[in-house]
Amino acid sequence: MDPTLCRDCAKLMPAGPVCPHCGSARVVSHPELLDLSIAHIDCDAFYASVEKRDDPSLLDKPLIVGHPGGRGVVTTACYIARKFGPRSAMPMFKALELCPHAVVIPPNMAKYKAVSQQIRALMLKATPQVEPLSLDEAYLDLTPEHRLIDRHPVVILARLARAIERDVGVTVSIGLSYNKSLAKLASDRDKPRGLSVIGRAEAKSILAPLPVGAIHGIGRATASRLEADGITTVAQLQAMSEAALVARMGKFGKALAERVHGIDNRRITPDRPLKSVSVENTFARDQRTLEPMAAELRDLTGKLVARLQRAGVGGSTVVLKLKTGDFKTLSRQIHLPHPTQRFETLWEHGFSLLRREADGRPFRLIGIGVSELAPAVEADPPDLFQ
Ligand code: TTP
Ligand code: MG
Repeated sequence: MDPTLCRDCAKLMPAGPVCPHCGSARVVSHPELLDLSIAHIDCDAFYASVEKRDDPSLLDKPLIVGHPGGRGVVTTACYIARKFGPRSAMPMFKALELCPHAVVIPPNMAKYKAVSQQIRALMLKATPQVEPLSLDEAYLDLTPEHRLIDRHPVVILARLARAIERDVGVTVSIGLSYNKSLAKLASDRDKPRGLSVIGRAEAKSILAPLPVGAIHGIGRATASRLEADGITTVAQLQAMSEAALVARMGKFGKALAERVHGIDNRRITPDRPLKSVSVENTFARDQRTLEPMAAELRDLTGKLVARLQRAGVGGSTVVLKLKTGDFKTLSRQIHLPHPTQRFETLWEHGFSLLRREADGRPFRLIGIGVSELAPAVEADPPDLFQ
């Protein structure tokens, strides 16, 4: 009998259609259920779910998140809207032709970021090995040496899904397998609120009928090249030798030969490289004149330098951030010929950006940061002419 879990009470149970503990029929059964520990978690219709959470009157309505108006595109369509055809990246006018009664809400990235961090914090209670892929998805390594809770991964995952629903108010779909590619494939097979399992014994046969684009690393261009040669399914790639794949695809052929057979040795790497460093502050009262804003910018630049030194990096793009009295965020940048962590350089460029914007409008927030980071040793090379 296959190991079986009730997804509602997160308890292992005897095989059967209904949980003897809570009566739920949301059960998952699989011969390898207790042997798999790599997970991919992806939120369901993420931006739309957050908006529905914050306005329950939208719950039973088709909702599209995206910029309304002629040239906008759909960022997310909720599952009700998707029944009528709208999808991510579809032009808004087309989505509204398909679903004219949809409610359209512009995206609120700051909010989605905050929700994403809340979800991340819950994931980190299960394992420090969390590798985010975007705001709404991450890999988790729940092997015994990494997991922080002494339970089977599938139990931890069911509890995590429950905690995210209860504490954050959005639903997720989970893929559980023995490597990243298959965990990601799995999470997409049962949506929304899914828990899908791909075991070692079935991986090849699950991959076989899929289009070649389902393999990690085969993008649209490669897929159409293969299709032009009559290779449309993974089964056809499985039938080719590694040598044949290398001859056709070059270096990637070797990894491809493994992937089509369900092998993927990529590790889960929690530490994403730092992309930017910044500091900001909201004024006690909105400011309209240059002097007080410049004074604040000077203080912030000092803090920025301290942070850059601590992180051991410099940046070659200086970014000034301003928020207007009516909450519009402006971002102005200057690209430098080399990375810097010097106060004078950052202050000089930050100030020149600020001077152009300080035209009497009220501002509520100011910030400064750098991006395009490089190690501190590469920052501020000595100037031969000085
Ligand atoms: P996805 O996980 O691809 O989509 P989703 O969460 O909306 O829906 P589901 O996972 O249930 O299929 O993307 C996550 C978020 O990323 C999505 O809510 C909006 C954003 N996004 C874009 O901005 N543009 C895009 O083209 C896509 C695909 C997503
Ligand atoms: Mg998603």
